[in-house]
Amino acid sequence: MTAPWTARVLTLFPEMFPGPLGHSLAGRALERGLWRIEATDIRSFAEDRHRMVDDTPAGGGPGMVMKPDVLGRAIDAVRQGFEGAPCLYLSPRGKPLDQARVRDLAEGPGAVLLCGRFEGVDQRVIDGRGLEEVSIGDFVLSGGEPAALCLIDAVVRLLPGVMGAAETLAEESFTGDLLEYPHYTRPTEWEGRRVPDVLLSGHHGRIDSWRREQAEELTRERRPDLWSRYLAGGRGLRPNQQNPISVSRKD
Ligand code: 9WO
Repeated sequence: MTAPWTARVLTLFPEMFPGPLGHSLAGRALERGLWRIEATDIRSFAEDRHRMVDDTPAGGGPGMVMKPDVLGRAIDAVRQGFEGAPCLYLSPRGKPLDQARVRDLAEGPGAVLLCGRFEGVDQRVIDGRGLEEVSIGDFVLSGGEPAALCLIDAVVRLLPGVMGAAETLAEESFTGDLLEYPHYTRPTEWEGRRVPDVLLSGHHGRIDSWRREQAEELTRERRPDLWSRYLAGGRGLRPNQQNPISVSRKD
């Protein structure tokens, strides 16, 4: 058997992994051997007697910077025999992660994920090891670990065998440039709020149109960036096309 999709995580807090990914969908998939996680303590590559991993910033300023010599050894060690995998640095400066990149990663052998702490890592590590900086959103965390967990979760749910047939179908009908339409379940009335009549009508054509309208309205209001791309019609479904969301495919 060939190796399952593998996340090799470099962190000062290896006990944070698999963390939440040991539960639910990802956790069951982990137990079934559909993916692997190897968290390595960056500190184990420190060679001085105080096992220092950080130092003061060149040029002065607040905080600490992760040392390039320690990180270089750590990266080289986990890359051994894993050359086909991209090496990502989770950082608010990175290129925004999107579903297309997640799909891409899921099709490869895995990823090396470098989690920074303090004010970040010495730039020479990023340049010298060709690290790709990836962001999961425009906010600052206290370290890269929660971002790595998010990225891994997004990848793992796409791996073959992880999701059930129903969820896989839903994934395939995902209209990439539109936000999701609102969902409802029983009871039909709750705290005076009713499930929209159209959803109880049994008219699948009307239900599909309603969902499409709702998805378009939400996208136009909340995500002008996605809305423009949707109107341009680069990928996914085109507007004004009676293509039911529930059976259409993106690719
Ligand atoms: C700390 C800081 C302090 C003062 C002024 C600016 C500052 N920026 C940072 C900073 O970026 N710290 C990072 C903490 C260093 C790398 C790991 N950390 C991190 C990763 N925070 N947030 C992320 C992250 C990763 C991916 N997507 C979103 C956020």
